[in-house]
Amino acid sequence: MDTAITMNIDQLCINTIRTLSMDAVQQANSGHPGTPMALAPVAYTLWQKHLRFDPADPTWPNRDRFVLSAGHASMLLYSLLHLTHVQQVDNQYNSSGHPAVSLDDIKAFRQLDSKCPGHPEYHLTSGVETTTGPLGQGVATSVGMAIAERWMAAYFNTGDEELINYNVYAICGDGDMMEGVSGEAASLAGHLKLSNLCWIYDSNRITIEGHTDLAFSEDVGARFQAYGWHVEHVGDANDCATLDQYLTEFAAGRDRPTIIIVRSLIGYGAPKKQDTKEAHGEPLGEEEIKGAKRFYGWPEDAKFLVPDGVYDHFAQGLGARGAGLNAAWREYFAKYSKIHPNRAKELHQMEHRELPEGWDRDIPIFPADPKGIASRDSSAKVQNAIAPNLPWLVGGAADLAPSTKTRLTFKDAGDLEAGHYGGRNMHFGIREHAMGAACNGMALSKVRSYGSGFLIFSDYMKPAIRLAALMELPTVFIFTHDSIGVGEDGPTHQPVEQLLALRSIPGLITLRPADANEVAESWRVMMHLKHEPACLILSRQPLPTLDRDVYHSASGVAHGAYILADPKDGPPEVILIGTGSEVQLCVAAHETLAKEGIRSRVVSMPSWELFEKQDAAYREKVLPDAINARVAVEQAATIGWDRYAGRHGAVIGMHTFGASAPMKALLTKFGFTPDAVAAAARAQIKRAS
Ligand SMILES: Cc1ncc(C[n+]2csc(CCOP(=O)(O)OP(=O)(O)O)c2C)c(N)n1
Ligand SMILES: [Mg+2]
Repeated sequence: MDTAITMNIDQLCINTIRTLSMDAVQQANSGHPGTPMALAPVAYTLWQKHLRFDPADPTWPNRDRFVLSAGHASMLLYSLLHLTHVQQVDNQYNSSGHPAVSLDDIKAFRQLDSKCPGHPEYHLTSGVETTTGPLGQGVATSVGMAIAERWMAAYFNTGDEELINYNVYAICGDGDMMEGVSGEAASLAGHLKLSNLCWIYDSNRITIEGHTDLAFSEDVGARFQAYGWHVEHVGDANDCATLDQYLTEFAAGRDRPTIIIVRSLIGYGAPKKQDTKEAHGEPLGEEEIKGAKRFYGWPEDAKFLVPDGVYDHFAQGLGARGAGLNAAWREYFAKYSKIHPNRAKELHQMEHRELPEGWDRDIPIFPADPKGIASRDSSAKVQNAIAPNLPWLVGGAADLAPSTKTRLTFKDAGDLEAGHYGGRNMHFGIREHAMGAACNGMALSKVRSYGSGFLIFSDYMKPAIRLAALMELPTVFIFTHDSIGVGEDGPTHQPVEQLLALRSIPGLITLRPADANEVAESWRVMMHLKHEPACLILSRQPLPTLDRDVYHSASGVAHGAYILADPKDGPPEVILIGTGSEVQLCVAAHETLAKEGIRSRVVSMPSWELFEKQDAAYREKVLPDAINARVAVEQAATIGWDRYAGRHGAVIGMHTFGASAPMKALLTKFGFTPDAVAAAARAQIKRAS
């Protein structure tokens, strides 16, 4: 059939990407054909001529990263992964011997359990470098990848040869450019002079509702120039030569990030739908497909056709180049490993998300102290005890490090700045959303990243936290000022519903430790995570450090909830459950009740998610069904606490927003006192008896 096709091999490859994309969307009767059709020449030029990527080894550490920020155009990426024979790797990063995307996978686009879901998903399909779909996230994540590369280059490169020197490319569209997060991220990238970063902006001036004139009229190039980027324009997406030249100039090295703005026609080649919103998000229909194929010089009835020579051409281009570069890198790495065995080992550990021996050897044990220490402060001590022994723990705050206490203060920790990328302290600026995405990008590049801010502003970065969980990335989010305990700043700064929102994200581990030793245990838990993000929820106000000779060991944190105190003289009549700053209220109530001859158990429950992972026997041991007199206390929305307090249990929590006042006044007003907990306990015992 393909003998009838006459066109040069480049055009043949480009049109194969186009027609596979059109056919897959049509077969699924769902998807976005127009942008893959328009951008096939752009993606082809980048992959075939420039990308340093070895399809046989898609997790090669020094590969260039490609991000399809316009995730709806997923067929563009799946076509490339298929045509270049990218191999699927298993969860140990070993090649499985299977293609990441077979032709059958493409035929099953958007179907249940397909390797080609509607939008590209990182944990599912090898060669997909990050999950995209929520517009703006991909490009913002690419900034984190570029930061990670700069940090790794500073840390690992030693001689005249470079172990780490990859570039990060992202393709994005009008939607990405409109979303605020891309602006935050671009501003940060420009400030950091990330010369390894290249965005290709598909300016087709079409979005779902129609022409961008409806809602978007700024000069994007001027904006990026102002951000400190190098800006280029390509007038026609089919002009591969000009794009090739700009990509060559980018790769030759600049002192700043690059954006190439490409004018394209969505649905290129479709007789009626080209350059219309109808080409964006629905199948073209058989007639349009036939017309487009005629326009391309393609057999109009062929479906999922990969003409002779196409696979070979990709193998000789991207494939051969990637294999050669990877082999040369492996050879250099072998030499490097002899000269720098420790660094080589560290790179291996990083890549496999392993921890160096002794990473936790300096974590302090905090002595009992009734006056106590804010959990943000104890966390600072723990983090600074870990960081010197875990060199790739890198992160920072959204301008709040003096408040979140996440600054690494040990000698030589340094700042990660433009031109000095080896520092450990990032300054994300007041850009929570971009911080979240950048931390994910860093985690994707295997840096152990963390970002911190006030818990209230977790809302500003929620899409990135959600994606961390969806991607199964161990990004660490540190949130302080965790309750009305914030005091005078008032309800704008007092989280109420945020904990609940975070707990509702599948796969995310939240930890709200009650005292300094629980903070230390929380860090131990977090650093061992390989596939789950964690949110560490910390207080601004001091929390008493519990006497662990009297109360049970904080190592119970690993189980999510544990028995902190039990009656000395028989089985408990009531269970008091608290998290974070409210555990001390439960402990105080427990002591009061004991004096009255009432037997209570205190359960500290820093993490619902970890508790749910325990077996039934453990959960029954901590919260026995038979004891249904229960009180749960948390300075947050109460929804969900009935799971642990029981249907008839008492939940002391927040039912309104907070208020601006000194903390003590607020705690009394909203009922967070030992007396209120003890009273609820007495009432519970009465009800249950
Ligand atoms: C944050 C976010 N908001 C809304 C959407 C829904 N959405 C998907 S594609 C799209 C239009 C994107 O337009 P553009 O980026 O220009 O892509 P093109 O149609 O040109 O491919 C929208 C609004 C989304 N995916 N993410
Ligand atoms: Mg568009």
